[in-house]
Amino acid sequence: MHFTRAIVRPPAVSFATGLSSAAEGPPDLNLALAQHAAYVQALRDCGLTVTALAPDAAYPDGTFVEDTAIMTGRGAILMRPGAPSREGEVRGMTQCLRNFYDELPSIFAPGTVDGGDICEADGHFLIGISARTNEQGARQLTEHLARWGYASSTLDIRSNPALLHLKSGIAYLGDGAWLTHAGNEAELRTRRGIAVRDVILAPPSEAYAANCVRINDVVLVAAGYPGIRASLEKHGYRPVALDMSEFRKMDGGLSCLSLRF
Ligand code: CIR
Repeated sequence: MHFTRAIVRPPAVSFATGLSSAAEGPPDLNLALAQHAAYVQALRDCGLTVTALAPDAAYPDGTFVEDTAIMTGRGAILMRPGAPSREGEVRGMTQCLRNFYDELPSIFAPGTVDGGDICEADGHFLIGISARTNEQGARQLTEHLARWGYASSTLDIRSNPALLHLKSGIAYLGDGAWLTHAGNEAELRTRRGIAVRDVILAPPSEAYAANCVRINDVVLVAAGYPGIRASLEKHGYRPVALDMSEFRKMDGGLSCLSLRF
């Protein structure tokens, strides 16, 4: 899929009070803002037109916009984040997406889905069942996607406490290529409905950087993970490394800072 646009939301002044299980200390807001600005610049360098929502201190996790919607070639679907403190983030995203789409299907209670649990591979959507995405939400999403002609399947990640979201540990790079940990390889290779031509394995010490994003000719990847960067280069990709230290402190991966379409 060729992307032309992205939506982001810079971190709010309340950023450090967001949800986090990482024992890495509080994030530095100014550094987070600088890292976010560099991320936005990288999106622009990929040729994307970037829309930025205004930060809202009522939503400290609001910068992780990927959890509020999913973008498909046929339209956007509004999510219903599983953390109660994040549910209201969808309002601002709804207003923004109305500028681009007439129809915006959504997930209703008791269903919950975080966009970070959804990984698209050429029209097949893997839906992670997690602490944030429940089975009712997955069913609703499956129906919305089916109406647009898309296939989907679920993957239960609840037994892996290291994964907040499915995409915390899996990235689809296009053309049948995946980046993930060794533990997921067999699962991918035996799953029906997805193409698996190549699986690039993230070393255990670089698990965080498995959450990367292919945008047109480039793969945006977290800085400081030389093994993954070298593997991407070896496989012919053009990695662009971005410092994500302050977002990592809040359990955020690189993909969750934007919606691309
Ligand atoms: C949260 O716990 O919801 C945020 N602190 C981090 C969300 C990261 N989102 C993502 O990986 N898609």
